[in-house]
Amino acid sequence: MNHIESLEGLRAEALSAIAGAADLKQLEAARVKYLGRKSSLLQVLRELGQLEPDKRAVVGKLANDVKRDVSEALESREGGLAAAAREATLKSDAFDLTLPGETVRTGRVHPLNQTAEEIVQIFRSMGFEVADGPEIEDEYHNFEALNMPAFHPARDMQDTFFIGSNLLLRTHTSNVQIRAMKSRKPPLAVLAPGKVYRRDSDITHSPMFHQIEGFMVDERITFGHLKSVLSSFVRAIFGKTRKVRFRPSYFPFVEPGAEMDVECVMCDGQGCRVCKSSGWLEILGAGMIHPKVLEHVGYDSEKYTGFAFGMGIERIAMLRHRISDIRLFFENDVRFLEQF
Ligand code: 2NL
Repeated sequence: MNHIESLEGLRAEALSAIAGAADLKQLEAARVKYLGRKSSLLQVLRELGQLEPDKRAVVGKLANDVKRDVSEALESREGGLAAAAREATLKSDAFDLTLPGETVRTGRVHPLNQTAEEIVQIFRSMGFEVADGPEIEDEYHNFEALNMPAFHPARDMQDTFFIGSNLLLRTHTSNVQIRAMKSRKPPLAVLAPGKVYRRDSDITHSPMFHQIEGFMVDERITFGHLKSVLSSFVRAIFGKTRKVRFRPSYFPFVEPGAEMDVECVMCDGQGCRVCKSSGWLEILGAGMIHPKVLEHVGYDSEKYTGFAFGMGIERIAMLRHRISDIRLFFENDVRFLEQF
């Protein structure tokens, strides 16, 4: 067989192998076979020198044509196979944009924290600062400094969780107030929100609940300031037209002491089950800070006076949202929490 025929045969064979390559791997095998170092085409090109000059020109040109044709065929088939592979991937990996998506469930602020934030905001607008302090406290800061010395019958008013002999879970956030007064000087207006603990549990009591206490101390602070600040607070949180009233009451850390009622928010003062037909709801305790408490924190009780108050956040939140069972706040049932 002469060189011309074998080159033509080689070209036909190579082109048909390239056209028949089903994937890039088979195509690469064809490249090696027809254009590789050990291919017959390269063999022919290498042996051109041994041919007679006029034959060499003809065979050489044909060999180069075949090489170019095969190279071009390889290149174009490679492009085609790559496009087909891409097409197949797009098909198999495709996702259906018309399918409904998964709902993203957003978290939200717990109703108790919403209420606390709202209360804090109202007092901030009246110049109060927010303070923080320990939930595990010693007897001095929880009782002693608040005019409840050891064996004082007033300590029986609290059902306390004790941790050892001197440590306890605070029963109110007054400990924060005491610490704030001790570390600073009047004039002072401080708010102390936080968790408190008492051994009590039923539909209106939880062993852990939230309280906000506040106080204001300066020269010549009077009961008039107390009435003004707390009335403004109630109007801000329960509405401008809500009536309030103050009744005398007793807390060992204030003198005189009072409780503040708001016109029932369920029946507008008409009398209902929630206000036990009285038309009034008790919402906070307050009073003028007892001189003994002022002396405990190192203030001159002849020069300075102040008022203080305390309220349960759960109670305010229950009244605002008409919730009847305090335990709902702590079960963390999303169906309950999502409503606020
Ligand atoms: C209530 C009543 C009250 C206070 C808290 C207080 C704090 C200091 C000094 C004097 Cl450091 N008083 N706090 C005063 C009166 C009442 O809370 O019913 N709380 C839920």
